[in-house]
Amino acid sequence: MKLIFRWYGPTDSIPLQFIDQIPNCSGVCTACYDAKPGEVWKLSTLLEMKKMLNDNHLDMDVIESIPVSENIKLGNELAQHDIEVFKKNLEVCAQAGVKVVCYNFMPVFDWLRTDMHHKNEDGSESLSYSYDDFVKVDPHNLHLPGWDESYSQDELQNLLDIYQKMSHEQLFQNLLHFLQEIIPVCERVGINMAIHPDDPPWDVFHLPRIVSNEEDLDRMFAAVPSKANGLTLCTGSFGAGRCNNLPHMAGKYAKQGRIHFAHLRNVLYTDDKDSFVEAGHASCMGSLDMAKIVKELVVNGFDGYVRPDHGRNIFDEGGKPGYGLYDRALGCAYINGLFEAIEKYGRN
Ligand SMILES: [Mn+2]
Repeated sequence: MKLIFRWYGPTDSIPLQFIDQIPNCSGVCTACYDAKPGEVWKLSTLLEMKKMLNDNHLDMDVIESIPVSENIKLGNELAQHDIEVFKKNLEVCAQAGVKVVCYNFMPVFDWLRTDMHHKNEDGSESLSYSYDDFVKVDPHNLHLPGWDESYSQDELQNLLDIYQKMSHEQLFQNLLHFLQEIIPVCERVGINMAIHPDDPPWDVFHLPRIVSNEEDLDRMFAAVPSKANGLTLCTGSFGAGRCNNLPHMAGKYAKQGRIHFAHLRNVLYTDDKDSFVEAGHASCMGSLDMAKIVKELVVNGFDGYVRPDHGRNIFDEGGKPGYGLYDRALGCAYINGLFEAIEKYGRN
């Protein structure tokens, strides 16, 4: 495995030198975060970032993410234009040496939590999702933590209204059309696509979601069999869905050569509904068996990129919720330990 770290570009508050100091961390995943969906990325911007990274002994092999515009997900009259832009962005990324592109196909919200500052008993803070808080949210007057600056109320309501008419099947067909268009480009330029699962893996506000479980993945891979059509195994996102068997999914899709990227984080189930807290990475902190997941990856030949995911806010660090340095660096150390132990002595 190749361990990497998410970096939000030159404005990220975490110095690249600190990321370089994380044991075994070979690079970052990043993106042109100031470009809007539907805009062509500048090669010069990517090359400048790559130079900054290389100067700190870090690679830029993975992009997280190239955004998929709502036009593409809706399949409206602007979809084809935006698909062509996406193809151009793949070409630009390939010219900068990128090997894996993470993306998602979630309408409107690509993650959802009810609290960005959930206080844990030890004084740390986590992102969390409470079923009881969620059902109190008024879908006609949405104020969601972390989302209030992304859309105006009118824009949001308008988008939600358009999607109310869309079935899961229609969204799936729009994903297939997108993949049938872009995968030949990926094969030509040597990029593997890695779709990120729905977070959390169920419908929210009647928005259809189609990358939530094994059945969804099997259908998508059967429809577009190219190995360039792959997965970001985000254990926290799939794991929030209690029907998902993560060790089984890790083994199955690693064996198929579909897992190009893995986000390895834990979640702690906090009631008998859907509520969860983003726990520390170790198995003892949450509800997932991280060692079993990593063992299934290793014994089934996984050789992709791995990163820790949302960390807790610990040691009074502050900063962007989920994306501080300290807990994610602890996550890296833990991931290194699991892989080393299993690769050397734990295959049987
Ligand atoms: Mn993830």
